[in-house]
Amino acid sequence: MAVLDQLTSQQAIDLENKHGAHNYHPLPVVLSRGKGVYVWDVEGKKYYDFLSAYSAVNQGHCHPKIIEALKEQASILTLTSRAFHNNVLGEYEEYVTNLFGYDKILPMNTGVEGGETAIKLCRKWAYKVKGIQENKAKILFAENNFWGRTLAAVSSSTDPSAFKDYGPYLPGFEIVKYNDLKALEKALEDPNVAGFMVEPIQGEAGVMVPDEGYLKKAYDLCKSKNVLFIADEVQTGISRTGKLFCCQHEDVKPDILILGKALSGGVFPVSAALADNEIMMTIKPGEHGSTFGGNPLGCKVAMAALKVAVDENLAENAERLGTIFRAELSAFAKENDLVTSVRGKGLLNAILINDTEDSSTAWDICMALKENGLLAKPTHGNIIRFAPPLVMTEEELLDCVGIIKKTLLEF
Ligand code: IF1
Repeated sequence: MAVLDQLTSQQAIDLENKHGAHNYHPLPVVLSRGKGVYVWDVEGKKYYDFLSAYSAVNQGHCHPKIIEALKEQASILTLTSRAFHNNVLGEYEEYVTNLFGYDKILPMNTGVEGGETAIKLCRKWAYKVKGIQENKAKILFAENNFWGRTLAAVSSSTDPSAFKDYGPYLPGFEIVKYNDLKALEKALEDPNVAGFMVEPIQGEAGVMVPDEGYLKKAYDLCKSKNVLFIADEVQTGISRTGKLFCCQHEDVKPDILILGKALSGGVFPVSAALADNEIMMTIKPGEHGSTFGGNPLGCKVAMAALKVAVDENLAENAERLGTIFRAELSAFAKENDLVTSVRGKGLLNAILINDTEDSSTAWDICMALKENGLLAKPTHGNIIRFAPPLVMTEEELLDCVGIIKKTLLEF
């Protein structure tokens, strides 16, 4: 048996392959430390992190204020369950609802539980308030959505790698084309539609930014039919796209707002569904919950993580650096056939590689980026997502742009 803190990268990878399920295909790098925008592998090589754990570590790795909150609360009280009150939950709930502008929060743990909560709220509201006949409520989802791995989430998925062989699927879900107001308008003609759940920018689909005005018009269409507009901001929330949450770019206040990932700065699984009383108060005691949701440790961590996002102006920084990043890479793409497009908002960006989805080019580029000290992950074979922690400086960003350009020129 190897001594745990002395494993080489290869030994660590071999152990995972031998004892862990093979449900992932990670880049072959074994990280053992992180600080701000940097991570280090077990051999001590330093990298810029351009994934941020899929936008969970927006505040940077091991932010001292978040870690301090974690450590302090960890030695006082970690979990009571919701069978009893705890002295942190109410303070957290007040802070979050004031910050995001909602009457109430329902605290959960993972992002997908936030989505499940939103759907349950929407169905309850459909029967208790809107007056849809029992078991008839429908929820619309955008094509190519991604909101997690539960059976409800894969039941609404249009990606075979997410749903195949997991049937039978949950009924009551319908798909509409993303960024297509006509398709949404048509689907909304059905009086049994209760909600429309959508990512303001589709992450897993490859950082698909909808047309300007889409979110606002989609929201208005939903309102005209008394349908709930549910925003999955698990990935786009907490300053990633240049606003506290992405719908703010179009002055949209979703009926239900789902948060996760960076709500805790990637320190601890904390998620939430936010809504006003008409919706939230339809769920009564005993009708939904979880053992860990609303635990005092998670609440303290999340409060610290949100305060960092606000106090360090992470949204403004994401907006400013994102504009520079896209300008630099768009200029590069003009001169270089390898990159066909650059898209994104704030510091949620992607480049499209001029090759087919089944090619290995994007993967090979990510391997070369790794050699050059920058970690990113391909998606759909020919897209590379670039989403560094939002605490990055302009100087660091330009250093990274240099690494990315230099690497692309090697191809
Ligand atoms: C995995 C991608 C990102 C999400 C949105 C809800 C959730 C997610 C918009 C669920 C989760 C993840 C989870 C991770 C990979 C990942 C991902 F590669 F699939 F596309 F981020 F872009 N809504 N996203 O993006 O949150 O329950 O995981 O906390 O392997 O599943 P969760």
